[in-house]
Amino acid sequence: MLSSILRHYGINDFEAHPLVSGLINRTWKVSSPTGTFILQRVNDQVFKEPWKLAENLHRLDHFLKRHQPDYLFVAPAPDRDGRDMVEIGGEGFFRLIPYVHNSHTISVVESPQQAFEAAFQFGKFSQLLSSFDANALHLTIPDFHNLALRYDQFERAVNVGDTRRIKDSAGLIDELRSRRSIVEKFLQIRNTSAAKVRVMHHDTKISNVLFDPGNKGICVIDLDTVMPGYFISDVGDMMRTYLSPASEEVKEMDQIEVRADFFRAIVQGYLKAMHSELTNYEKELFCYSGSFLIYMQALRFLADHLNNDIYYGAAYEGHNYIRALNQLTLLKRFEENLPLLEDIVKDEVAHWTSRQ
Ligand code: GN1
Ligand code: MG
Repeated sequence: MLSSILRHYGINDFEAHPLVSGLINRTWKVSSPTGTFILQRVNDQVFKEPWKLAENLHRLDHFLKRHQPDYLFVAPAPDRDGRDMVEIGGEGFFRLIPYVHNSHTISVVESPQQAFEAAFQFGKFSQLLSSFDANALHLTIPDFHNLALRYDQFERAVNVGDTRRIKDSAGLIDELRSRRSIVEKFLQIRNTSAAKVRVMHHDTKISNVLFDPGNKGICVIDLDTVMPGYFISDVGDMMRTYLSPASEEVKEMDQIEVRADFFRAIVQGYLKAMHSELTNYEKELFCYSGSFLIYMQALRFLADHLNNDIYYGAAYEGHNYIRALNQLTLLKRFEENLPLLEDIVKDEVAHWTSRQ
């Protein structure tokens, strides 16, 4: 199958190794005499109109080449017919991305310095695109971070999902329902003009940042979910994925913790890039970002468990239940630390305000 795809790019002689990363797309590293590439199969169950991804990337690339020529924007390579994405009948949609030499990715955040670099890179991405009209982008996944809809989908799963699983999840369902105020606050934010619609990445895990050999961030990658959105999406997903030493996959809930020095690094790195763009109202939402995103992921994992794992899949019985419990535990640790975290935000915001 890979040979027939790569033929479209004029590559006949190659070596390909699957890369295991992410739950959604399939990825290979391809080495050939013409260069090294990342080949990706786009999951068209999730991205229902894959050509929208290609168009978005094209528009962003065009804007950045014109206005920010020094920024490395990793755009897909055109095939022999000049297309950014190729459809192979029966196999799906593919694109080939040039491999950035002297770059590496990391899969787990090990130091506040890495969290700082990543937060700076995600902030820089939105900042460089602040004069680009976010609404000119397609919604590659409509309502992706619409918490109100995610909540409704969760309630729907509680109504129509697997009866046995619903019964066994009663405790978790109650805990999530009792935090419905996080949805109310989201609805308020959506109705407040001081919460700006910006170009957001929407998948800010650490493996989506390229680092140079000196461990400085180079740029962000995996741009399929770049869409109009709120800054709480990107900052929140960093909190969700960088604060705890134990990832969403960990089953031992006592390993989940919120590390305040990593939190400070995220706020520092993000503000370094975005302090002059964010409104005062937005700057007060740093802590809410964490609750928002962690809660949304808990709802999504539990809904998927109740729906028999149709979205995320499961490697073992109860996998998405464990993931949901893990995220709820993280949310609790986050809530317990809120007074300390709010102080850190005040401190960092004051730092930038005094420099302006
Ligand atoms: C999915 O494929 P991956 O791992 O980058 C999901 C994210 C979730 C994440 C949880 C398109 O991302 O929203 O936060 O799993 N992406 C999509 O691991 O649903
Ligand atoms: Mg991804």
